[in-house]
Amino acid sequence: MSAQEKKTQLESQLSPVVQQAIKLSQTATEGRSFRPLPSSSSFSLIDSDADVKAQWGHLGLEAISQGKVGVILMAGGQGTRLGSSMPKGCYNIGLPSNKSLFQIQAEKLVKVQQLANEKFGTTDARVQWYVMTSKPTRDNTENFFKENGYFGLSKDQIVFFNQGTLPCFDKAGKQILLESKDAIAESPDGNGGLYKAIYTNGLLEDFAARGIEHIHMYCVDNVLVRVADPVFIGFSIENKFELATKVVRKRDASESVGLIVLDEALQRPAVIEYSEISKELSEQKDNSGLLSFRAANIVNHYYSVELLNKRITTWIDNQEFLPFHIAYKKIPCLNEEGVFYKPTEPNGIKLEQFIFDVFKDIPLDKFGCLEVERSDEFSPLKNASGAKNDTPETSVANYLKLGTKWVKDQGATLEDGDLVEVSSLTSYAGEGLESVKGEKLSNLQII
Ligand code: UD2
Repeated sequence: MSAQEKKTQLESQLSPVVQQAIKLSQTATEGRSFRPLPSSSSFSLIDSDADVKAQWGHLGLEAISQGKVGVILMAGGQGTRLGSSMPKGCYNIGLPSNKSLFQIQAEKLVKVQQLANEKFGTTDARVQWYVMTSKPTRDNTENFFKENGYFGLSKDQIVFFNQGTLPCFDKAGKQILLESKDAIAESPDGNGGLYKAIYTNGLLEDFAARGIEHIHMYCVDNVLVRVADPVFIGFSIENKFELATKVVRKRDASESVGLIVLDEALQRPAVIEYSEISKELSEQKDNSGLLSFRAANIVNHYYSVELLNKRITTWIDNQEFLPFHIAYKKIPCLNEEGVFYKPTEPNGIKLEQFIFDVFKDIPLDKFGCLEVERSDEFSPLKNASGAKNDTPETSVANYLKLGTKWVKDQGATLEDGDLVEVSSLTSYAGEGLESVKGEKLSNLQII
C-alpha cells in the first residue's frame, strides 16, 4: 500500500477519533465535579511515623528479595522540549560524575537488590527491568545500555520493548501529515500506550514465568526517582492496593503536572492533566488558603500484576478507559508543495493516550495515593537549559542538594554552599553513610 493509500485509509478510520480527541482536550472537565481524594485513599510519607515507613520498606525489600518485583520504565517520549536528539535517559545532566539518567536509575536497582540481599540473607535478589521505548528512541537506547555494559546489571535482566505509534494530523485534524512521499508522519502513542505494549509484547506471560507480582512503573525524566522503591511497594502490599500512585505537593497553580482528584459522580480516582485543566480549577483554593487540588502526578505508579492480568485487555479495547488526547506540536513533514520542512511553530496534532486514564476503573478502597517530599523524590528534566523550571541545571542542583543533606545528617561537614554527589551505588535513599561522620568533605566531591 502506498503512503497515499495508507493516508487516505487512516484518515477515514481515524478522523472521527481525532475530532473526538480535539473535543475531549477542550472539554475534559466539563460537566464533572471534583474533590480531593478522600483521606481513606490518601497517605503522606511526610506525616508517617518512622516505624510505619520502616514496615513498608521491610515488606518491599522482602518482595524484592523474593524476585516478586518488576519495574517498567517509560522512556518512549521524544523529549522535544529538551531539544536533545538522543533519548532523554542518555542525557548527561552535568553531575560531577557525568552520569546519565539511565545510569543513575540502573545503579538504584543495583543498590536496592544489594539492600534486599543484606536484609534477607539472599544472594540473588533481582528486579527485572522492562524498558519501554518508541520507534524513535529504541536503537539509541538499546545501544547506550550495551555500550555501558548495562551499568552493572546483567544483560538478561533488562527487557526492551516498543510502544505503538499513531499518525500525526494537521491542526484541523483532517489530513494526515506526510513525512516523505513514501511515509506518513507518526509519533509514539503516549504513555498510555504502555498497556497495549505490555500486552502485545507478552510481558504478562513474562511476569507469570518469573513469579513477578508487583510492578513499579515510572518515567525516565525524574533524576530523583527511587526505582523499585521498597517503601512504595510495601505501602501498596500492606494496604492491598491494586493500583497506587506517588504524588508531590503542587509547586504553584501553573505547574505542568496532572492532579490526582476524586471524580464525584463516579466516586473514583481521576487525574486532570495540566494541558486540559481550566485556569479557575487549577487556581481554586480551599479555606486554608492552599490550592484545593495540589496532589501532583509524577508518573510514578504501582500496579499489582493481578490487576493487569484482570483488566488490561478491557483497557486496551475500550476508549472509555484510554481515550485519545491531542497535543499541538511542531511536526517535521512535507508542506503543500511536497517539500520536507521543520516547522518553528506547532503545525499539527499528535494523538496520545494517558497512562492514568484507567484510574477510574479502580474502586477507591483498592487505590492508594502516597504523598512524598518533592525535594526527596521529584525533579523532572523537561526543558532545555535556560528555561525557568525543570532543566538540566535544576536536576543537578536538586540531586546534589539531596546528597548533601544526607551526608550532613550523618555528621559530615562542608564549607557553606559546598555540595557533594552521593552515588546511587553508595546510598539508595540516604542510608549507609555512617562512614562520613565527622569527615570534612570538599565541594563537588563524589561519595
Ligand atoms: C507527564 C504527566 C503529567 C505530570 C508530568 C510530570 C502524563 C500523561 N502526564 O506530563 O501529569 O506528571 O509528566 O513530569 O503522564 N512517554 C513515553 N511514551 C510516550 C510519551 C511519554 O514513554 O509516548 C514517557 C516519557 O518518556 C516520560 C513520561 O512518559 O518518561 C512523561 O512523558 P512527558 O514528558 O511527555 O509527559 P509530560 O511532562 O507532558
